[in-house]
Amino acid sequence: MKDILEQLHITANNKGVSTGRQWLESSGETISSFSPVNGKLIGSVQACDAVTYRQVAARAQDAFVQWRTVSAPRRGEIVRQIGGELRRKKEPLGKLVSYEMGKSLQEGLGEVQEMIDICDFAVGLSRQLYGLTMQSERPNHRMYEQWHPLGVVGIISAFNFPVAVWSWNAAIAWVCGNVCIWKPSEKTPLCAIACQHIVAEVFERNDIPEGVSCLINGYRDAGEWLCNDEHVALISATGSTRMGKAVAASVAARLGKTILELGGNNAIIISKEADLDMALIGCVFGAVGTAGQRCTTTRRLIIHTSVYDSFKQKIINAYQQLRIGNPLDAANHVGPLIDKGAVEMYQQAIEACKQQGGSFVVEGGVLQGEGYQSGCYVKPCVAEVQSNWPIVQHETFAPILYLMKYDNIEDAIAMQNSVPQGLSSSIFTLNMREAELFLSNRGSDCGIANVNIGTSGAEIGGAFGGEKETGGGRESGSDAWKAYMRRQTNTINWGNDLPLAQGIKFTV
Ligand code: UN1
Repeated sequence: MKDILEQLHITANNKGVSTGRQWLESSGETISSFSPVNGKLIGSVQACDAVTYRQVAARAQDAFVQWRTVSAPRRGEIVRQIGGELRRKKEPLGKLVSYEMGKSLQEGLGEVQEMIDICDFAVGLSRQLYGLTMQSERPNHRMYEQWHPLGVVGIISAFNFPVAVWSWNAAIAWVCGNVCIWKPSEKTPLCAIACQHIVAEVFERNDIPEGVSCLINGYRDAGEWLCNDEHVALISATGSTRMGKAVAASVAARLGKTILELGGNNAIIISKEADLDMALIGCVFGAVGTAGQRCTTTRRLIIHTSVYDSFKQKIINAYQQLRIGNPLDAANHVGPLIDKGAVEMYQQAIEACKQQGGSFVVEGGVLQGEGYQSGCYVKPCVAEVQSNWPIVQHETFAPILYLMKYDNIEDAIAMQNSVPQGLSSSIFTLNMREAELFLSNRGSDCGIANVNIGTSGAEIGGAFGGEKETGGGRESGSDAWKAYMRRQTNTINWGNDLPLAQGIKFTV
């Protein structure tokens, strides 16, 4: 790991606050980053304090005044170079993600691939920030709309996607002409520092002033400074519903904008007409990938009665094949949870499930011994439950999969929709009527609804996010960029007189 950390400019003690090439002195607490892979200290980071936050925010505001005058295609060109740099650093950055966060190396590399993909997307977008033109009701008038940048965008990201989710926001925000202040999770500060080094070098090479990409490592208070700062036009926050509600309340109190990407409680419906072999891969990857710590992790399977027993058996068999261990070893399917706190929540959820009547067909448990010294490795488990139990309605960020039965498709859809969250959902079926019903306005109520694909692993080209307690925001592809800009309607009179709208007559 030592050479990888060196390549990414990570040292034993790191400053945690930056406006680009400059790293600021700060007197916040020291954040120690321990790897869940082996429990070892990777490095420590100086957190931001309130005074340093204000310096960063002032620098960002100044940078915006210049950055907005750079043409959008030129901003896109700079993001293209960032994508190039990420291609070159894919291997070490992917390894650091895997080592600091604990996801498999494949998934760590996949995360960096998402960063590269969003850069490519943003480059194209930089020439396509289109507004509409409208027909005016008045003669000799022209009406159209333009999209202008918002200003400072605050990005609060979670530990589970320590680099990709920031890049979805930052790459789009930058081509739109905004500057960004990033508050990463205190559980993965080193990934953020590595990213900041990569982008800052590109900005410097292009003579772009400090402040376009800012980083404030820190705890909850750092997020609060961002949320309460009236100069931060938009907060894009990823994390728990509890965190999202706090962010929403403080940003709404000053009428700022938010994009919230919060909890999921994602289900797959397994129809009697599903290709069960294909469904199996989708379900198991969705449930145990990233050790169940994706927002899009499959948490519930809603299985038709007629295939319930056979599919349950397939799941049990597949779980017996799972290899749990060091995520940097490609032979392992499942790595550790992020920390011991997460392990505790996993254990509590299993306990609660049992108390509420759940019976485990694949037992959970914390692994001990050789290779598991960090105390963060747990067994993915599977329980038979009822949909309305509190534990089933709740998102536990761990590999616990709930099985339920249904008899008719309407009931299955109702069950899928009966949780407070609304992020991702899927149906496995070869029956076209069922698939279309699931996607219709009577179907899934989620932001993402898939057919014959699992709930996780969304591509960057689509708008990513969900409804209800998931927060309602959309990030990444499609026209999600519009949330990072302000729309201005312009009406231009090129005639010789001043007709008023709605035919109003007014003379003086
Ligand atoms: C998240 O878990 O916060 O769909 C994001 C997926 C990934 C993104 C997940 N592309 O699983």
